[in-house]
Formats: sequence, structure tokens, C-alpha cells
Amino acid sequence: MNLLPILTTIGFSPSSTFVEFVHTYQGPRETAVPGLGPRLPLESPDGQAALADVVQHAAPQLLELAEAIRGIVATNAGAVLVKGLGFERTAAVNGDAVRDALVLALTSAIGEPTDHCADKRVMWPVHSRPVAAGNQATFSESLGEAPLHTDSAFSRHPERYNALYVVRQSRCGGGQTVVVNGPRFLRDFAKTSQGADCIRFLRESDYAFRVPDAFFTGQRFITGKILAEEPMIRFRHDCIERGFDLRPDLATKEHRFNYSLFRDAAEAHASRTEFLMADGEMIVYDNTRLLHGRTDFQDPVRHLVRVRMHERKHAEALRLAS
Ligand SMILES: O=C(O)CCC(=O)C(=O)O
Ligand SMILES: [Fe+2]
Repeated sequence: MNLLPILTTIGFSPSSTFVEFVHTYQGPRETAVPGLGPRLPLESPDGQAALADVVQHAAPQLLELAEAIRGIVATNAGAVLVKGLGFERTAAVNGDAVRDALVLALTSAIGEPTDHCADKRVMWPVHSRPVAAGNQATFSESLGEAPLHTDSAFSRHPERYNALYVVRQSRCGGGQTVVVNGPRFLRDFAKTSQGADCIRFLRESDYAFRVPDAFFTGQRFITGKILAEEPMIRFRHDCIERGFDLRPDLATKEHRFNYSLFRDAAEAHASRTEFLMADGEMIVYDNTRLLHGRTDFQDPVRHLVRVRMHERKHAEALRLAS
């Protein structure tokens, strides 16, 4: 049976202290990257610290909610759909900046948000938009399907948590969220005639993962294994396929065959769950154990916000190591 836990909250109305804090902090919004929209000043490290202080006394319910979310994500289901947050109602009453601050406050309470690229934003719009000349659009910048993948597959340390908050869902019938449970998939795949060999190959062999143009900060690709202890799964088809061109020595017949076999088997696995999230809902999942994607859509107004988070203790360890 496919289980997707749903956590329904009874709607959160921020106190006037919280609303006033956001409006005071808002100031002029920075627009570092053309086409990406403004960055919220609260996204800066100082802003996040100030927000965390306010949450402690003016919105402690978010801390409780974050703990419940972490607990459910740690179960075998690996994901939770959060309904009834009430953040869209808040946006209508108090403005989008308060909604965005609530999304940031909740995700910062779940883990430590990571920034996405050179402009240091942690709330990344998933919204179709033009990209710089010569750049290839990544999933979050384009319409259409996103085949199953893990986020930050091209990064040395992919985040434990990923959250997608729906500002406006696609109205064209598509744009459904898709998740596949990694451990269940690997268990079943290992029992098939080719699956066990494929899993062995993916645990032993390096692949090159090309960094998408939107997240390029100087290193064109990394090498890593598709299957490992941590993250359990590192997978993104476009990064791997473009990696084949960058490292022909890591693009042998076996590399290509096993990559394709894994991809097709994951897409077809029985744990595949597809659902349309409504405006104001948020999904949080374990990005190291679950594969996720979305079905095709063509509504240019669809708008999600994505926040990726390290576990706090892991983020601290990474800082000490760097
Ligand atoms: O648009 C979605 O629903 C998911 C997008 C996604 O997975 C991504 O941008 O990495
Ligand atoms: Fe993703």
C-alpha cells in the first residue's frame, strides 16, 4: 500500500508582533538576479536569525509543527503533505511578504535552509521564466514534466529535507507531484533478474553529475555514486546525461545501461504516488531517500516555492569541516 501521511493544521494566523516584524524588516527588496524576482531581506543570514528570534516568542506553534513534520518524514513514508496552513489567507490579509516569512520560518524550524546559487537566496521560486542567453533552463525555471530525481544531485552534500510550498497550482490539469519511495523501490528492484546487478554497479561506479547552469558557481560537475549510504540515492537524469559528455571515461556502455535501467524501473515502481497539491499546501520529504518529480503542465502561472534544508546538526558539522 502506498501511504502519504497528511498533516492537517487548523490554520495559522500570525500575531500582530509577527506581522509588524516582517513589515519593518521588509525594507527595499533586493533583486540580484534578473528574472528571478526579488529576494526577501529575511533570507539573508541576519534576517533568518532575526526571524528565528521572533518565532520563539511570537509564533512558537511553528516550532511544534516543524517537530511533527520532522517526525513524520523520519518514518518509512519519508514524506508529509501539510494542509490547512492558512498562509494564503495571511497573504491576502497581510501581504505576500508575511506569507513568505511564514514559509521561511517554518522551513528554518525544520532544518537549516541552504542557498541556491551565487545570489544566496534560500526561497527558490519554481516558476516558468526566461533564462540567461546560452543557459539551459532547469526544472524550476520551465514548464513541463520533471522526471523522478533527487534535488542537489550535483552537489557534494545534498540536503536531507526538501519542501515545496504551493503559491498557485497549475490550473491546466497537470503539474501533479510524484513521489517514489527509494528504500521500497530498491528492495523490489533487487529481486528482479537485472536489478541486483544494476544496484551493485550503481553502488560501485562513479558517475559525473553536471551542475545546472542556474546553480553554477565555478565547478562544472562533480563525480559521485548514484547509490550509497548517504545520500541513499543521488539521481537526476539531465545532470547524469550531460555528465556523460563531460567524462567519457564514466560513460561506458555499462554506465549508460545501468543508469537507464534504474531510471525506467524507478518510474514504473508500485510505490509511485501522484497527487495535485492545492494552493497553500506544502510537501516536505527526505530528499536522500525519496525520488520526486512532477507530471507535465503548461500553465505559465503555476508558482511553487522550494526550500532545501540540511539537518541542523549536519549543517554545523559541514561548517566545521569547511
Ligand atoms: O515543480 C515541481 O512540482 C517540482 C520541481 C522540482 O522538483 C525541482 O525544481 O527540483
Ligand atoms: Fe526537485
